[in-house]
Amino acid sequence: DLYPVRRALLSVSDKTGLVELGKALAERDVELLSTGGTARALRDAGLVVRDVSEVTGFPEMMDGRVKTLHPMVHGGLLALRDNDEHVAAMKEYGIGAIDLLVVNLYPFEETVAKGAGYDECIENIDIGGPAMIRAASKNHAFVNVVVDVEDYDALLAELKANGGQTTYAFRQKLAQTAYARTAAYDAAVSGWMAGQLGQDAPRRTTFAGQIAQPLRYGENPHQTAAFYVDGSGRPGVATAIQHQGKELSYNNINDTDAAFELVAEFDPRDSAACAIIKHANPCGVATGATLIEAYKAAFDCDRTSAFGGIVALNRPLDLETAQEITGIFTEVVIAPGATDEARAVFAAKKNLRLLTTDGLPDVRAGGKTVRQVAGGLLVQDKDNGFVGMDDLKVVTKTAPTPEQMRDLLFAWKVAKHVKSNAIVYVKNEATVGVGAGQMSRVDSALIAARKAERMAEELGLPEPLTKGSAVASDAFFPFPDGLLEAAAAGATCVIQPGGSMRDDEVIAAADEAGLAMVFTGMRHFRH
Ligand code: 93A
Repeated sequence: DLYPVRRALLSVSDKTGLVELGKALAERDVELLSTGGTARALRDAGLVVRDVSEVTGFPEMMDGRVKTLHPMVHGGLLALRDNDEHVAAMKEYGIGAIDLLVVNLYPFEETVAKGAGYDECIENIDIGGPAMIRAASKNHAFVNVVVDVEDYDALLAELKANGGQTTYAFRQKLAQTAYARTAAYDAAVSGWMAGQLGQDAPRRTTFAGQIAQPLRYGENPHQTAAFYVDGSGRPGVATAIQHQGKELSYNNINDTDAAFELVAEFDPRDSAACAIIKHANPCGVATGATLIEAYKAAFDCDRTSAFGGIVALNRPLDLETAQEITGIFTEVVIAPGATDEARAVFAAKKNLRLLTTDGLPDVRAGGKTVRQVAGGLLVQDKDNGFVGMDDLKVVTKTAPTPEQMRDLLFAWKVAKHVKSNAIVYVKNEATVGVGAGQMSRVDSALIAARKAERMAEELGLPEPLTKGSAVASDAFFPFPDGLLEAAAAGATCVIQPGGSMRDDEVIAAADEAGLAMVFTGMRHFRH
C-alpha cells in the first residue's frame, strides 16, 4: 500500500511553512505545481515551480474565482492509477497524476471574524480549494492531501520513513482530516449566512461552529473545554462584549446564557427586569419601574443563593443599579448596554465581569437546541412557546383577579427557565420561592416554600412571602398533592398546563382550597 509522491500541487492562502515544505519536496525530486501567489512565494525562495495556468492552458480568471477548476487538475487528482480506462484517459488527454495536494483555504472564518462586509465575505468563500481537497480525499488510495500547516512535518516524516512514499493508512487519515475541514468550512459559511438572514427567516441549522475561545477548563478542572459560536451574530452571550474582569469560564458562559435568555422574557418597554442565576437556575427574578427596584426585589427572593450569582438586566445598566450590585460578590453582569457612570463604578471591582450587548435575545425566535447522549445527539426546536392572557383557561369556580393574573403570567415566564420539576411562587411581579430540578413536583413545591420561610426570617417578615402568592408549575400536577403543598404555603392562585388524567381531582382540590386556577395548554419542561 506504499505509493510514491512524484508530483505535488500547492495552493495555500496561509503561506506559513510553505517554503520549507517546498524545499523538502524539491529535494525529493517532487515536481511542484502552484497557483499564482503560492508559485510566486516558492519562486522567490529560488524553487522551480510550474504554474497551474500553464498546466490547464487557461489563465487564472474572474478575479481568481477560476484557477484550478479544470480537468487537467481534477483528472490528475481523481484518476485511479490501477484502472486501465483511467490511465488511458490520462494518456489521451495528457493529464499528469497529482500525488500530493497541499491546500489551505481562503480565510473565510477570519474574514467574518474581523467584521468584513458582505461582498468581502462572499469573495472569501473558497470554491476551487474545497473541490480539490474533496477530490484528493476521495482518491486517498493514491493521493495525499494536507489541509493544515500543522501537518507539514508529519508528511515529511512519513516520506522520510518510507523513502519518498506514504502508506495507505497515512493517506486515509489525511483524507478524514481533510473532509472534516471542508465540512467545518461549509458550516461556517452557512452559519454566517444564517446570521445575514432575518432572525425569523426559515433556515437549516448547522451545528458545527467556529471556535471563539478555548476555555481554561469545562464544568470541572479535569475537563478540557472550548466555546464555539455559530456566527449568526444574534444578541446573547456569544456576541457580548466583555469590558472587564477575568476570562469567562465554562460555567459562567452557561449561567450567563440562562440569565440573559430569562430576563429577555420581559419587554424593557413595559418594565425593568432583573434575573439572578445560580447553577443555571434563577434564584430571583423581578420586574420594577426601575432597574434598581427590580434588582432589589430579585435579590430578596433568595439572598443566600444570590451570592456569587450572575445578574442579567433587560435595560442598560445605570449608576444606581451598578452601585447596588457591587454590594455583594457577583460573578457576571450582562445587560444591553451600560452607562459610563455605571462602568466607572464597576471599574473599581476588578473581578466583576461586565458584559454588554447590542440588544436582548429574541425569545420568540426559532432555532435548535442540541444535547449529546452516548452515541448521538438529541436535536429539538428551541422552546420559544409563548402563553398570553388569551390562551389561558380558567378551570376553577373562582377566577384570578387582574393582579393575580399578572403574577401568574410572570410566574409562568420564569417557570419556563427553571429546571424541571419547576415550581415558582410570585408576588407583586417578583419571585418569592423557586423550587428547581427535583424528581418530584411535591418536593419542588416544598423546597420553594421552605426557602421563602427562611427569607422571611432573614428579612424579619411576619410571614413568608408565599402567603397570598401566585404559583406556577412547569407541567401538570399528576395528583392533587403538589397543588395542596402550594396551597399550604399560602398560594392563592395557580397556573399550570393541565392535561393530567386526574385534572378533575386536581381542580376539585383547588376549588376546595379556594384557589383560582388557570390552564395554559402548554408545557415547559427543561432538563
Ligand atoms: O477562487 S477559488 O475558489 N477558485 C479556484 O479555482 C481556486 N483554486 C485554488 N480559489 C481557489 N484556490 C485557492 O486559492 C486555494 O484554496 C488557496 O487558498 C488559494 C491560493 O491562491 P494563491 O496561490 O494565488 O495565493
